[in-house]
Parts: sequence; C-alpha cells; structure tokens
Amino acid sequence: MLKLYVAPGSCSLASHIALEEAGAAYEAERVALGQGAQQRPEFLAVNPKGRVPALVTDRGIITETPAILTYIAQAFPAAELAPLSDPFAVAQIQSFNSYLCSTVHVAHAHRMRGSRWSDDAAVIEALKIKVPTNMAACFELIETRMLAGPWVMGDTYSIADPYLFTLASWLEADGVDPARFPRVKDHSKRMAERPAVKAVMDWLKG
Ligand SMILES: N[C@@H](CCC(=O)N[C@@H](CS)C(=O)NCC(=O)O)C(=O)O
Repeated sequence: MLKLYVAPGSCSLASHIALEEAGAAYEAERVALGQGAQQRPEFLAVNPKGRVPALVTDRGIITETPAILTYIAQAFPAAELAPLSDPFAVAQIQSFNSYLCSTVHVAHAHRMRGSRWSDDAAVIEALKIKVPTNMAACFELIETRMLAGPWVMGDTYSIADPYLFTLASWLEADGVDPARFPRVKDHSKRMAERPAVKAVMDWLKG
C-alpha cells in the first residue's frame, strides 16, 4: 500500500488530495515539522531532504510534489487526473506545477524558512519583507494568465488543481489579501466543496 508522509498546512496537501481523488489505497502519516521531526533519523531514512511530502511506493520513494502528482495521475489512470495521451496538455500541467514548485513555493518559504539562505538573524528578518509583494506578483500572473477556469486547465479537473488550492491557502498568512484574486478565490471555494478535499481536511483536523 502507498504511504504518504504529510504535515498539516504544508504542500503535502496537494498530493494527499490527489491520492484521495484517485481512490488510491494509501495511508498517511504525519510528520511534526514544528517539533523538528523531519530531521530525525527515522524520517531522514525516508527522505534525506528532510521535507514532506514523501510517497512510499512498492518500487521506492518519490519526493517533490510535481513528481508525486504525476505519479498518482499515471498510476491511477481511471481517475483521469491528467490527459495522459496528450503530450502538449501534460506539458502544460507540468509547466503550471513546476511554476508552483520552483517559484511560488520558494517565494513563500522566505517567510518561515529564511535560515535556508542565511545564518544572520537580521538577514532572515529582511528576507520576509518582500514575501507579500512576491506572492502577490505570482498570483497576479496565475489569476490573469495561467488559470484557464473553472479548473486550472479549463473544463477538466487535473493534478494542477489541488496544488493551486494548496498554495493559494497560504496567501493570507503571507500578507496578501486573497480577495485581490477573485478567480483564484472562486477556484479555492470550488475545491473546498469536493468530497476528496473535505475528506482530507477532516483527516488533518482529526
Ligand atoms: N520542492 C518540494 C518542497 C518540499 C517542502 O519544502 N516541504 C516543506 C513543507 S511545505 C517542508 O517539509 N519543510 C520542512 C523544513 O523545511 O524543515 C516539494 O514541492 O515537494
């Protein structure tokens, strides 16, 4: 059975929702990031990067959200979480998810994880200053150019949707008013109504 390592409020939410949407047989295990559990030997044996998500499969462990999401879409084709037979459409999904992973998530990480870039407390504080501006710029692009609507890729729900939902949920804490992005806000609202999303949210609360 698949096993996903997760943490509430983290980017693992996207993979967690995708597993639920896929109807996969899986178990989820929490990693207490606030207590530093990601740096304990037992978790580093799973993911030497010390991050969630990590998906344990019968062939080995997958890390990095875009890779996990693509694996889920390919491993559970009946769930139709990606247009697998259309190379261009799959590339568009990869492009969107790569942007979230390599640009939006990194912009967000400057608020809580400044110690990745500096050991100087003053620099770590200074790194937080541009988070609202950078996150707003990323979401302006998503709102006006990248989100086709109603789902990320248009009429069809895909593995890009839980990932956008996850990163959009960080906006307020990052100092950005989600009301500035009504199409993204509407997307989040529709996502929150999906049974798979409700199931994951209930599990995380429990
Ligand atoms: N590029 C990775 C990023 C993973 C990542 O940074 N996860 C965060 C939670 S959102 C984490 O585990 N942080 C723990 C830490 O930095 O110690 C992905 O997209 O999966």
